[in-house]
Amino acid sequence: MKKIFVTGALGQIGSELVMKMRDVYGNNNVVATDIRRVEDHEVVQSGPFEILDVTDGKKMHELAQKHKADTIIHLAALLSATAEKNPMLAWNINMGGLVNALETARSLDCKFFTPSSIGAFGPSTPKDNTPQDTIQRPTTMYGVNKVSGELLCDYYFHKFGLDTRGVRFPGLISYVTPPGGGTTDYAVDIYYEALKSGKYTSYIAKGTYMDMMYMPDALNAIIKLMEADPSKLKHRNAFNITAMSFEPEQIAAEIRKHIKDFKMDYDVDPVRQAIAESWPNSIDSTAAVEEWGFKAEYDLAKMTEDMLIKLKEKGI
Ligand code: AKB
Repeated sequence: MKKIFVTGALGQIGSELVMKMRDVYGNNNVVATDIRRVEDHEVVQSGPFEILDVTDGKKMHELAQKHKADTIIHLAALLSATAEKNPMLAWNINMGGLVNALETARSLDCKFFTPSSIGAFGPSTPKDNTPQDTIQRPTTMYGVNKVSGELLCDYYFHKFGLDTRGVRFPGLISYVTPPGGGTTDYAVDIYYEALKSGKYTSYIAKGTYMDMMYMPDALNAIIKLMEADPSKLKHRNAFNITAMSFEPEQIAAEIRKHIKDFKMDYDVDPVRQAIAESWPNSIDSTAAVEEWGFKAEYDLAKMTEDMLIKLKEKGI
């Protein structure tokens, strides 16, 4: 990877991935793009930045060509809860954006990464220790987009020889850029509210387990997979990866180890709860471990400690 072109660069993953990749590959070798420009954002200030709406395939191609991209990291997408509210918009952005990014990669012969998600599973998927290769019949628009995306990326690999790679991310937790419109976002909001008000009302019900991961592990996973020897990859789109699985009471109990009086109650959102219930309790990441050495450093305890320290440093 010498010239990396990133879409959705100001989003939850992009804003940290771009900075990390600029550290590793050099500021000028990571071109950040997003639908909006935020002048004082470190991603905009520290290296090349372009405005790009991913549904505009011609502009994407022009920009990637102008910057001589050899790798495309396609992150721009709507998350699960937003997609459920506006399914057609989600189809247009998630699928339209992906096909434009794949076509750009194909015409410029780029390596390609895009994330899938635990959302690619559905109610008929085995719930515990969900295998890499299993039933994928999601019941959300986001899930339909993610399964279609996995298949499309596989198709580009088999049909055109495009070097496509991807992971199924669990809920991602970070202190830099808040996620927007996801089902797992409660596990980020809870830390902000614990510090701000000492209490949190969870929209996800007690006892609902979902996989999660701290952002540093997610960033390392992307870089490690993109650097992996292609001859070792039996799967490509997309690898199950996870760092932990918990339910709301467990994250609250972990926060109480640092904020003794932290209180949590529930006001369950039926839409996001139904999405969460259709996803696995925990997934099996053996294929990622065996094929490219995936490893997560943070468990719930280590992540909670770091999140609270970092958010306090930010003045939360
Ligand atoms: C969401 O909740 O929509 C995302 C995801 C698990 O893909 N965080």
